[in-house]
Amino acid sequence: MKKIITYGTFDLLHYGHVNILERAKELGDYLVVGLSTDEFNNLKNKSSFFPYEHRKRILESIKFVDEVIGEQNWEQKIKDILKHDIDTFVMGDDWKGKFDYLSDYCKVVYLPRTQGISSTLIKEHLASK
Ligand code: C2G
Repeated sequence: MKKIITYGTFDLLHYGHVNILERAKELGDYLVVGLSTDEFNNLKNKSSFFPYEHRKRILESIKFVDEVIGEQNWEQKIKDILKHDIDTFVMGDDWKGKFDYLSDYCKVVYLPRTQGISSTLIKEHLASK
């Protein structure tokens, strides 16, 4: 079984998130998502509208997602890859190059972001109403 992992906040889930989850799953048989905790979001200077438990529940309802684990820090990826026997690490290409060090442990794939949509855009649009 070919296992894939990706990470993110996945707040205000939108079709850009669904696109990357679908394409990540297409690279293997089992998709693990490392979901940023609320505390880690603070470290990323991101505040999510939905708390971790709600974002986790929504992700777990998506057919492309097989397992959701917490992402507490920047350093856990190698441990996660080894612990979950991951074949391929996937991120959107806004992160291109940032995680190449993981190629010592698994394949690293950056996929094109979906243009024109982001959680930030949604929040800004709603705030301007
Ligand atoms: N994404 C995308 N297209 C968009 C928006 C997001 O492909 N229009 C992708 C991002 O490239 C990322 C994933 O969806 O791979 C999750 O995006 P975010 O929730 O914004 O995650 P981020 O804040 O980038 O956190 O350790 C890695 C970090 O946790 C990534």
